[in-house]
Amino acid sequence: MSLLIKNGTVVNADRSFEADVYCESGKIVAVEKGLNAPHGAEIIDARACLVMPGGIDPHTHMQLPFMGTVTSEDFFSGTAAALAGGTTMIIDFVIPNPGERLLDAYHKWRAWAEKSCADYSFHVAITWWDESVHEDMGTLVGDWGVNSFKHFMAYKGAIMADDGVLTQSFPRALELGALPTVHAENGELVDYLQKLLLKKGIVGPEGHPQSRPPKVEGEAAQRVIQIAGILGVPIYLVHNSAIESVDAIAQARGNGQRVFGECLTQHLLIDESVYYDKDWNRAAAHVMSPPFRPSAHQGALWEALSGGILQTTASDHCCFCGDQKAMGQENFARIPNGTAGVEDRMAVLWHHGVNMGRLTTNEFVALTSSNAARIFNIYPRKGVIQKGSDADIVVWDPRRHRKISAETHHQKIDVNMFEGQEVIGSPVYTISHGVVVYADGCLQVTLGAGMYIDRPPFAPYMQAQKLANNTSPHIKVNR
Ligand code: URQ
Ligand code: ZN
Ligand code: ZN
Repeated sequence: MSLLIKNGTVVNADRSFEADVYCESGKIVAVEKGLNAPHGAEIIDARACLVMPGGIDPHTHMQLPFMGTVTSEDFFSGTAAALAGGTTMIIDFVIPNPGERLLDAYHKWRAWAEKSCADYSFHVAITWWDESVHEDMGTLVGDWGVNSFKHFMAYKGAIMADDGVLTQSFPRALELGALPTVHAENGELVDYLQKLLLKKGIVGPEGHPQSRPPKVEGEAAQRVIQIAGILGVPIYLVHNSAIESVDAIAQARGNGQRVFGECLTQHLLIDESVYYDKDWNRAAAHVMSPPFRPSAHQGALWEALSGGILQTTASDHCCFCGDQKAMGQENFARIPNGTAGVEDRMAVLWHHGVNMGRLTTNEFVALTSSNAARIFNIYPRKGVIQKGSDADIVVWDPRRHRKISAETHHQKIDVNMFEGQEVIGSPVYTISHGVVVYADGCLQVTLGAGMYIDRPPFAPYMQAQKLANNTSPHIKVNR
């Protein structure tokens, strides 16, 4: 199977240049001007288009059992929607129940994800602690290609990791060469404020942002950054939505601490007024954590993206339809938390970022693909158009107009967070492992064609192990 993309402008995170891109057997084999297609090769004319690395969405939840229900999007429909939007890889989450062996949960999720039609990988959540968790973290890094572990500081009574768990897990991740990731909200405060609001008779969706004000996020961000700093562990904070957490990250990075931050496209564009919509269903559709904020926070998020304080954009794609949201009709704390965005992440960021002069095209590639590849240690296999990389490519027409709507999207959810928005700039072709899987509005995907992507542990640990064992750097931890 070979494919030649001709006449386009290649846009990588570091530079843009005119070149044809030739792909064979799933890999990019040449990036040069004036390439000729061998007999039988498929040819795409990318004149006036940009040829960019396929997007990597580092935060999705397909088929997630959560808050008494399961997300409506499964790994097939969700990765298909991702491909329609130019995203060729997702990093999803294995979330074990407290008390459940990490390895058991991991294999359960691997089985669910087999039907993916785009590439995928998993962060594994640490929702409890004992010796088996310590041991399974080692097995996951050593044998199963996991290099990041997620910690929810919120969701008390369910999957919350308290400071004790963080303090056990972070050094373990460090010794394994893995990166701890964190949902930073103070779960104790959320629980207290939820109960207080309910007691006062506030049961509607407006109770959601009121129980999770920006300082609840800021406090947790500051605390976890301090904990990681004391332990000497790098960390990655997911879905930063507030000035308070951005400031905490900026300050830590300014002090030389290795802290990475992610931002959701939804938080860049939607403000908290959605929770005061008179239509309960519309308000409830926006219930996600952290919640949407007063609009001043959006400016800070854009600046943090262009200024390098936040490095990645994600969707936190976590779909619940109206009938699922209705579980919280009498009590906002029971509305399943989550919103969709995997399909529109790139187009929305392009339109409001590049078209509005907030981001350069190269920054766009960094924020949608290359930085995630680097931070999660799969670069340059992913995240760049160059010889030897996986042929995961999006051919982007910067002039293409599109109206976003739940009526036309591929996501398996009855609402769209960006409903009615007219965006300029969209994918015309998405290519996964050298195969055209989306062309001119049509998906051509195959159940199970997506590959599980191993993410190796980080180099300093590997080198240290190699020196210590003087053998091949397979993970074996001496305790
Ligand atoms: O907190 C999350 O990331 C997931 C589990 C739920 N969705 C959400 O509201 N962000
Ligand atoms: Zn979260
Ligand atoms: Zn999430």
